[in-house]
Amino acid sequence: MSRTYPPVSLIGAPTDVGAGHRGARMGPEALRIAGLGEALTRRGVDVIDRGNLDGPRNPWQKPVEGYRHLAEVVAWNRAVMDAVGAELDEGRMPILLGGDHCLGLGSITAVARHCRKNGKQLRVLWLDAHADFNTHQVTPSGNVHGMPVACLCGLGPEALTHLGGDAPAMRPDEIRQIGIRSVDEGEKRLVQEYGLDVYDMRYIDEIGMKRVMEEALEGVDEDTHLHVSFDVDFLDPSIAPGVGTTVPGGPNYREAQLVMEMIADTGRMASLDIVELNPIIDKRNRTARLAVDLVESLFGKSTLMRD
Ligand code: Z70
Ligand code: MN
Ligand code: MN
Ligand code: MN
Repeated sequence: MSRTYPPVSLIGAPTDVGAGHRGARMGPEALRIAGLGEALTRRGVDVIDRGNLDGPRNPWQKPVEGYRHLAEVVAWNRAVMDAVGAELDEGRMPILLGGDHCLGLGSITAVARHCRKNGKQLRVLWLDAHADFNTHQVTPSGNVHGMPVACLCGLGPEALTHLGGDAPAMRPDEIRQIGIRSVDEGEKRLVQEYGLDVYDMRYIDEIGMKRVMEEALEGVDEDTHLHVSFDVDFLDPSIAPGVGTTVPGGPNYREAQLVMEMIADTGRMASLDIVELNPIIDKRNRTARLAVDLVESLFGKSTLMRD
């Protein structure tokens, strides 16, 4: 099966203002050094590396009223939203190189706006160990990388929920969360209240990754913009140690490959975030190289021809 892909733009967002560990700011370079651009070029994809966005440094402060670094998080997300929006307007596929997962807010706000403007259905696949559905009232940490999904659904400070003008940026029924295995107490209640579609590890173990992906991709059609938000801590820490918050019991290499291959088969992926890679904690850039390997599968690399 040979498929042509839209031109891709790599956008680096070297920050960890939303995280509880420092180091994700080095993620974009680690992904470049692991050969992300070259791997896509080998797949026949037209790739431009836009370089890195600019933003405030990480002040490494304690939370204020339930948020750490809110002003800095807003500034980075504005930059990401504008950059991602500009690529979509040009008909290109933005790949956001994070950076921590608070940036998913800016990225998906731009994607959602693009979908409304162009009459596209939005489907977000949130690959993560965490639900990232905290608010300032229930967060155990104040780290905004634990809040982007809530903010996208209209729960959070005005500066984040209204980043793209209107709120909410997205409806809960537009997202599917896969790989979830760490949800905080208060967060759990909110996830249930908002009716998020969560494919947690227990469900994956019970029905298998193939059926999980079939369910998560159900309804994706030719009018769907599929956005993949790939938090590297989705993966089992035994294969992906280079993240700030490792949670045991994640998808193994084969399950992760299947996820990517089944997404590729839809032909509908139109934007991607790769976030939470922390080279400081990684071993010889192993996790970055795995991420590149998985992205190749997202772009149709598979063992044999199928169909
Ligand atoms: C926890 C919190 C988190 C990483 C998201 C963890 C959040 N739920 N950690 N991604 N790496 O602090 O809100
Ligand atoms: Mn488009
Ligand atoms: Mn996350
Ligand atoms: Mn996570």
